[in-house]
Amino acid sequence: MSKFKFSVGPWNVHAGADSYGPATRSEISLEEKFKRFAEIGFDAVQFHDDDAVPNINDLTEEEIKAEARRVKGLLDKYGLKAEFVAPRLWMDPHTIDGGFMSSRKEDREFALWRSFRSIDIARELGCDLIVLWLAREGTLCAESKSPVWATHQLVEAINRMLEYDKTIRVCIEPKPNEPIDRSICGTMGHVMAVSAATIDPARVGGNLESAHAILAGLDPAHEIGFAMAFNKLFTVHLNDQNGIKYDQDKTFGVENLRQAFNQVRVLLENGYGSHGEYVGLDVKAMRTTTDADCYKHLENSLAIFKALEAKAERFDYAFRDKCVENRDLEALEMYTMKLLMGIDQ
Ligand code: GLO
Ligand code: MG
Repeated sequence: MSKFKFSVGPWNVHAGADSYGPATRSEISLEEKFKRFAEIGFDAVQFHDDDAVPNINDLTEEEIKAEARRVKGLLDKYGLKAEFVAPRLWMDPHTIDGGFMSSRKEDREFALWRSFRSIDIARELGCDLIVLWLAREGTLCAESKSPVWATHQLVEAINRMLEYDKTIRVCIEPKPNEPIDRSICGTMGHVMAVSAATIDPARVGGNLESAHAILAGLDPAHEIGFAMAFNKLFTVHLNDQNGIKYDQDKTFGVENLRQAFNQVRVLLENGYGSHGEYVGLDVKAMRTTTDADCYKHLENSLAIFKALEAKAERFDYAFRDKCVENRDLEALEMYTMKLLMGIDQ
């Protein structure tokens, strides 16, 4: 029995198109995804604003809220909660050169409009968390934008959200690059600094994605720990990644089992979830995956997480302390490897 609650986004079950080729699987309706998420054992759904309310730009504020209420009804039908809403600020002609730090004022206003609508949608869906994946916030041409100005724009935009709704929480999902060349807010350290500069730091935290930490050359477990040290890990996007290349969003644990184990162990050790936080996945199926198997990567990620949770529960802290005291880290490392390999000890 897992100690954790799990969440997933509808974009994690997708038709398989990438930058180089068309879809390889069929599209699936939002309701069908909810039904399967509940069957697989998820507790909550993560949303982009336009996952919940398609064609959001063409609707009035009241129409947007009404559509969100309809989606809340669907969640209720399958016993699911909403975890967060993320304004999808990278798919729109207004955000070609960024959202909050776009070079054009009207585009910055559009980004804020979508953020306020995301807050409205979150309220209708019954959640209080806004995730900002800052996809295009940075520079494509290094000389084009002042990083000082851009950082201030981000802080100001978050302040406006905190003012718009006095209890909403904002959670930055850092990523060092892709699709942007140079990001303004690339790691958990950046997130903590931005949080501290806002008008209400207690309401601004981070969403650590394993693959993004690896892309920054960092250990996801340490990024998790760093945010938890400040009570600012509002959610996680667990997945895996083979080295510093394009963002892969692989099934959790399939590339580096020890690194995955340590992410689970840090979460468990520090009571993650005790304030209602979900263990969120952000994983993609392979392009070769068939329609029949299009939820397999989710099932596999959950199974791997839970198997590692069971290992983390068995982790012998007394032995760890003895090894540390004796400076016998070779023994500690081998103990960990044997635990992971299932070798009796
Ligand atoms: C891409 C991000 C993306 C976000 C999602 C929620 O690199 O991980 O999947 O997590 O859009 O904002
Ligand atoms: Mg993510």
